[in-house]
Amino acid sequence: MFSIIKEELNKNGIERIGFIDIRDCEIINQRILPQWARSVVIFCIPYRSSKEIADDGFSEYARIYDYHNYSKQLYEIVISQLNSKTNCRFMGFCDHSPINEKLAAAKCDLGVIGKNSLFIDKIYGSFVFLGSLITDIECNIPAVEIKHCYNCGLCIDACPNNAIIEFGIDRYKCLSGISQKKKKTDEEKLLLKEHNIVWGCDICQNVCPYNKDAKISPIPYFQKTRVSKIDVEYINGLSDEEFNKFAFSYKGRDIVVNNINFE
Ligand code: B12
Ligand code: SF4
Ligand code: SF4
Repeated sequence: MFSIIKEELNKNGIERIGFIDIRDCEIINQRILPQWARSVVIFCIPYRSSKEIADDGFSEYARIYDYHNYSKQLYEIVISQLNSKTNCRFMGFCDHSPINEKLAAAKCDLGVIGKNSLFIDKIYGSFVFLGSLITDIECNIPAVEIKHCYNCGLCIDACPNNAIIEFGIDRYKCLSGISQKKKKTDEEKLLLKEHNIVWGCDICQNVCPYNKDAKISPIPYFQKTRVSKIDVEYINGLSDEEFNKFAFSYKGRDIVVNNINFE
């Protein structure tokens, strides 16, 4: 059964796939976990489409079309195919998953957990989103012990606001989180300006040795939509429909423009 699921995901450019018993997963939102859940298909969605490190303050995930729309389209295609080929149940998630997807991916031996709290895939590095398909299929693949990164400390040294802490990150100090806040203190604005951050932050990923030789994304949705230079003129020139295709659109246009303007 796992091979049929893999095949359907492969057809859509998804190659890094694991299978894990629900009992081996950390449940972070019981409310949305279907009662019939027995296992999870966890997979990486590589999104870095260029090795160029842009200097306009937009992180890599912000310069491509929103991955939430990508995963919605992916699940529509894959789940309808699986429904026609199997009698099993499937429910797709990306971001608002009932399980901790990073830990699940590491327990499937797809990669390691980095000191910067991100999951690092063996092939694509940390520039991957994680998606999960909850199923009612019995899983007989044993979970592996979670492995950690080299612990070289480069991300800790590079993080501009000391947001990387013992077990994960301090989300209130992380500049990615701060860049997405509507109301910022003067100190926060200064931090973003000093470190040239407009939307999202890739500093701890750009210094990570795992990302040096990582493969770039083969997925056309990300390759074709990557914008290499974003500025105020670009943002203001987007129609509402176009603007809403980017992940930075969820709090409106003003916050993005203001973030550029205090640069
Ligand atoms: C809220 C959120 C944020 C917040 C807070 C992040 C945080 N870590 O708390 C902010 C806005 C700061 C943020 C930033 C980013 N995010 Co974000 N974010 C999320 C979201 C929606 C929820 C995370 C959350 O609250 N988790 C709960 C906390 C408690 O757990 P955690 O930190 O995720 O997990 C760690 C602990 O549980 C700990 N742990 C607990 N028990 C154990 C046991 C063992 C043995 C071990 C080893 C560890 C361990 O290790 C876990 C893994 O590090 C997730 C999607 C999701 N559902 O996971 C995406 C997600 C984590 N984000 C993602 C991305 C891409 C980013 C950014 C790179 C975007 C950017 N360029 O700016 C940055 C990276 C910042 C960083 N260094 O982590 C991806 C990461 C993919 C990956 N490769 O890991 C996710 C998974 C989204 C997705 N669907 O792919 N994010
Ligand atoms: S930079 Fe070093 S410590 Fe940080 S996640 Fe990468 S390997 Fe781990
Ligand atoms: S995303 Fe930026 S601010 Fe957040 S932990 Fe990484 S380097 Fe620090």
